[in-house]
Amino acid sequence: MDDIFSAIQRSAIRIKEAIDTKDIGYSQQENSSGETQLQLDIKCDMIIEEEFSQVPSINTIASEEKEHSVALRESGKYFIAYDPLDGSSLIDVNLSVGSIFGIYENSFNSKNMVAACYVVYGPRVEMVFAHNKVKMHLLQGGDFEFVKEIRLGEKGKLNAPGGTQQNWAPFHKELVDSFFKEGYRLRYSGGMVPDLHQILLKGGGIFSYPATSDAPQGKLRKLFEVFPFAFIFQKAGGDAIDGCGDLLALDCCDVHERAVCFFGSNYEIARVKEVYAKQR
Ligand code: P6P
Repeated sequence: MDDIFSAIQRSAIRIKEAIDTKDIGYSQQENSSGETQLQLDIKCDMIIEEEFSQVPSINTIASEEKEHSVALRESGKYFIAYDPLDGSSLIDVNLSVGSIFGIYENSFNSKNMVAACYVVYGPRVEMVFAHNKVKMHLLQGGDFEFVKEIRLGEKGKLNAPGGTQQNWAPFHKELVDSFFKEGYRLRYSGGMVPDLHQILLKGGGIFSYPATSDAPQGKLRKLFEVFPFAFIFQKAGGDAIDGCGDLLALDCCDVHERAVCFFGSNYEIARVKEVYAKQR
């Protein structure tokens, strides 16, 4: 696993340099989710593929920027799914973005997930790597230095409600509003990585991306967005569900399959379960 951790660190340093290069605009291509790819998206995907190609323990990679998975070597043990530059359109308005990695053993199956990682490119570059514990590192002087272990409180104060409100089911809007009535503060930038990083660092809260009329399965992808953050939140002492059950109990039949998702402290997740149970 150390060789993978090192490859992610090298990738993050190169991606930060690419972000700091002048805006290289949109390509003419679309990714498998129908989103126009920034040339930067493609460049970051190439960086990660180059670094992972040098790691003997990696068998297969799957990227948000690629339609299908790519086999690297049969002898490898690990399957890695990643989003090279999640929320990349936020770069145009100078907001934080991130890279997300899900590390699986022997196959892309949520039950085989053994580690997860994300990198936040913001005022600072920070990396969070979850294996047995959730550990945060800060990029300083060209190296990632360990800062602290991340643990969630039982209850937080932040509410990050995803999706277009007019497309929410009425019961979901009531749930979101009930947290605001309890005094939760709205913290939502539209970037999954910084929005979840904030909840993790501020001790807790709730992030939700529900089924909406325009995205009945939700928007976020299982392999390289939902499962990695579910792993991280559960290892940090919180929880992650699809409204009723454990997100890491879900199957995944396609690289770009989506899931409804809730990540948070235990109090908030219990509230979600209570409300969603009444809809069944
Ligand atoms: P919405 C960015 O495009 C992204 O994939 C995630 O980073 C983010 O959480 C979500 O979409 C935001 O979606 O519909 O709330 O703008």
